[in-house]
Amino acid sequence: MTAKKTILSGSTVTGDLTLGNYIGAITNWKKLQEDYDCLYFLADLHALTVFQDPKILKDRTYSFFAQYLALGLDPEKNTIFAQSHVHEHTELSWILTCLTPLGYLNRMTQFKDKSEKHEKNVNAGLYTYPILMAADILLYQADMVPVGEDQRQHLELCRDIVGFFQNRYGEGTFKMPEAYIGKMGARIMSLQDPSKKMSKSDENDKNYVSIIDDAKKIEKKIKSAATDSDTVVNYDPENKPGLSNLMVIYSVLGNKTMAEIEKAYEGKMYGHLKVDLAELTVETLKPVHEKYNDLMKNRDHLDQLLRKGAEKASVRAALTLTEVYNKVGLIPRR
Ligand code: ATP
Ligand code: LTN
Repeated sequence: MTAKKTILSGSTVTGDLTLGNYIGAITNWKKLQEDYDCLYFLADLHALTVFQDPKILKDRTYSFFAQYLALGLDPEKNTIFAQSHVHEHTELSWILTCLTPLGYLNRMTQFKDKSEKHEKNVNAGLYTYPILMAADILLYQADMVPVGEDQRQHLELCRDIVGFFQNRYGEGTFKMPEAYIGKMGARIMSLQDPSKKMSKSDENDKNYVSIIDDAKKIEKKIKSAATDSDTVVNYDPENKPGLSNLMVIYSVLGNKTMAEIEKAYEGKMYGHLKVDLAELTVETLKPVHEKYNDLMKNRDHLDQLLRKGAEKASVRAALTLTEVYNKVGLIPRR
């Protein structure tokens, strides 16, 4: 029997998990949990790169965890944990920080975007964020990292960092990870401005559908999504980005091809598609809401599951970190 390949991914604990996260990330995670050894974590340390109200961060971490579970990630099949519960992440991050040239970080487009967005708090963590992300991945010897298109550049940097480490200390410590980017829905766009991605920390909540939005909100947001003034329902991301984005969501949630959607709306208006998509989204999220509400009633239970996840993750993280410390010349504490 060959060992299962290792998959690792995470989501920063900021804003509300959106349909973009669900479609671009969590649906893929769910599929992968059947055939791979999967680790999924709550990137709470990454969240600190922008200012967080401490109470909100705590509440949100539980809420994200409950949403992961309600969306179908199984804590028995996978290792699901909070990043801050496994101290090796920050320790490895420091070693990797000392290997990463500034020039490589300067190229990161997410840093450029985020430092414009948070211009009053452009801290060093926002800049070194991709190095912590590389540590997350390399600690667990991940083979594949499922992420949306927006994270491809960070994955490339992680691969570069493996190279820097190998050049200095030799091979065999880290596995070279690959990005795994799902075909459909790799980039769900904002509902009001389809030129930018749907982002969970967007200040305008009309731009996204949150996983825990109630039915009324979902309907309102989808029906008021920005589309062009044409009427024919056809997939044309270049000329009809708003409509095409809705069609991608429809296609993933309804498990339909673009051709099937186009056929179903022949002779109908955009409005018809919006009404149906709103209903489909509400229906898809209904069982998720029920499970979520149940889980959120019992924090002790969530704490227990988080502890189990962290225990499983720590054993693996410690193995890698011990090897790294040894390779770079740090003496073990005896
Ligand atoms: P933020 O707004 O805080 O930057 P985000 O919405 O971009 O957050 P992340 O925590 O950065 O979300 O990402 C979690 C996962 O969801 C990543 O794998 C990311 O690639 C994926 N993802 C995020 N937004 C989208 C989107 N609009 N379409 C597809 N996938 C997405
Ligand atoms: N930066 C990621 C979240 C993240 C992540 C990771 C994803 C942090 N560490 C490791 C995959 C692997 C994001 O999606 N914004």
